[in-house]
Amino acid sequence: MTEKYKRYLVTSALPYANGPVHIGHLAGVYIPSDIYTRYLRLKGCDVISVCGSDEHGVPITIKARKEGITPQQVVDRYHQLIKTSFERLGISFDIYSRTSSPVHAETASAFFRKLYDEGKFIERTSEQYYDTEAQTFLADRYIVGTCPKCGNDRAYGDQCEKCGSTLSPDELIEPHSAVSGSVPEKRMTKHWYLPLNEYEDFLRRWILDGHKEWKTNVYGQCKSWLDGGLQPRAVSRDLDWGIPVPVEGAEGKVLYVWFDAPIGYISATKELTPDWEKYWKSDDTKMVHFIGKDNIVFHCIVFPSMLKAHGGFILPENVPANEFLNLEGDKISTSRNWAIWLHEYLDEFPGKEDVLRYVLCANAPETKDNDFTWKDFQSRNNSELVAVLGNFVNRALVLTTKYYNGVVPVAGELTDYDRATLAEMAAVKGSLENNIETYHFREALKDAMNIARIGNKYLADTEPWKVVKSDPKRVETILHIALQITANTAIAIEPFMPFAAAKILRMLAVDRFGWERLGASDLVPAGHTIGKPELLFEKIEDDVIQRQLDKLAVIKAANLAAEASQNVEQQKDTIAFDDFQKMDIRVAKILAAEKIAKTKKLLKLTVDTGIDQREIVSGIADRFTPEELIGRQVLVLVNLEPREMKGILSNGMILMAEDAAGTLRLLQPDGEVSNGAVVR
Ligand code: B3M
Ligand code: ZN
Repeated sequence: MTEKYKRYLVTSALPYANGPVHIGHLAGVYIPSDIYTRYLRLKGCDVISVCGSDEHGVPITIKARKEGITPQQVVDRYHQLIKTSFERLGISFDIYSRTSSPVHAETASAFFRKLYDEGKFIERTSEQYYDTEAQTFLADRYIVGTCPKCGNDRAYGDQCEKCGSTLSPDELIEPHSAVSGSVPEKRMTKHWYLPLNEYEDFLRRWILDGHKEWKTNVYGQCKSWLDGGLQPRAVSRDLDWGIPVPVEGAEGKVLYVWFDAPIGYISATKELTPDWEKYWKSDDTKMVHFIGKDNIVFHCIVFPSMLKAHGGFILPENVPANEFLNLEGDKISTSRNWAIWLHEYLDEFPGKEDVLRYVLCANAPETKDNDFTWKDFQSRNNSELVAVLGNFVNRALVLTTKYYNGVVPVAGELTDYDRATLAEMAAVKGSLENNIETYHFREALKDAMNIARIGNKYLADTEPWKVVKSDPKRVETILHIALQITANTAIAIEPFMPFAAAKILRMLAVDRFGWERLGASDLVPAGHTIGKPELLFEKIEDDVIQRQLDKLAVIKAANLAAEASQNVEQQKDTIAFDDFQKMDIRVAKILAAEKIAKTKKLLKLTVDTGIDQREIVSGIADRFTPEELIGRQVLVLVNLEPREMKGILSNGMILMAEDAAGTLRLLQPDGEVSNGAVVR
């Protein structure tokens, strides 16, 4: 890594404390940042990794309103859940703080105050939407309407989740309040704005000229923002949840969540160490922001402008944002419960933390959106973790136990093949380092797994289990080498799979190695006694995967039903009982059914109404075959004026239920009843 830097400051996007963390967050942000941090620690670098809950913002107050609890109760619940879930998955932040902490309130207020005092803000009074029923201004997600770009009728005042456009409340068509549903009016209110337009030149030089090495998705988004021209951006809101704006005459106003949240990185560092300024204020610190793609503008344009306006702070050296992870072909969605929640995974797959870490890294959406499927999860576990990594480590350890009672044998003279294998193993280090340092974690993981592949191939080629009979001396060398490769595997996989790495070391009965030892062939000395071999990974059976798929199927069905019910037709005008009584509805049995030639939809049905046998023409041929209908009892409106259709006199109407999704169902008595039974 570049000599220029003496220390590292790794930040990971602060998750909103309005729900648990899911696999999309992990694959996009927390797995990559943890790999990077663990790697630097293993190299002995001075590195800190900071994160915490983002506890302000409208999504949290909306959630609180919905559940009838306070925003504080919402964030307390999720902060704890998120924090412990990260710990259980081995995400090794040096601190996981929260933006409701006193240190943060102080830090964010002081930051705002300095910019305010130095005249870095613009003050503007403008008309904004106000909900007269709920008596509140409607910022961001409190206002909902139709997206002017894609027509989605549930776009928010800050963003359309369907097309990804960034919006302002004024752009929404037919806006209404998300709080009361009412149509808002406009009222005057004062806010502070950061004039981003004044930072354009600085940003252009710093990013477009100075950071051409950033990932193309990140660089591209920055370029299009800058080319589009930047506007002043409000940094305050009329809300009662957040950090109060620290100036006179700002009652009822708080800092905009995206103003305070990134300052949370600074506050968390302060809470972690009295030496925090060393990390934030020296040019020889390399700061890296790990985020998802929806946060790019805030981390590359807004926060750097804030830091620049404030002065004295370093800027990020890189912002390796990832794209999104989908789940089984559909966008992950918290509100639709379409996600795999980390805390649920941890409960349902105890001891398989590394499997999730592995799959999410192997499949990370580094350059494009990617899909998580349970089948892929199973096959990566079974054919990569079990069959390659687990199998190699197990064979090396078990054979050593079996042949030498667990004592590492002495290596004799090495063959050319032995030397070539060790050289191949040592060569992985360079590529692995380069890939991690350039944020290509999928490739880096392949490199790490390659060491196990090299070991597997070595054992398959040298066949110690056969040679032991003809040349037992040779087998001592083979297993000596296999154990060195095993120890190397533990070093290489540690950033990715810390639990498995620790287990390998435990089974080898050796202490943890530093990264500089990767590639060495003297890690486990001859004469050393190893521990008891155990399986490193277990096969995942089909029924386990099926259970997860079933769980998702239930959620999908519930979502479809909920969506259909949201579009339920309006109730019709009230009628008198007499009006109802005019309808003569009877139970009737379908005796015969046939398609009417030259039509697509029409069926000619012969029904027994109890009163008579008659013919009814019904437009349901595209939903039902004649065979499905014959013999069924249905409900028939028998006194409907007869009508001729395609030359047939239709005498009545079959009753059916149809939902907004177009699903059509026949109505049938819940048991057999005589034809002609009256419906009332
Ligand atoms: N809480 C947004 C998000 O979770 C936000 C990140 C803040 S990072 C300073 O997508
Ligand atoms: Zn849209």
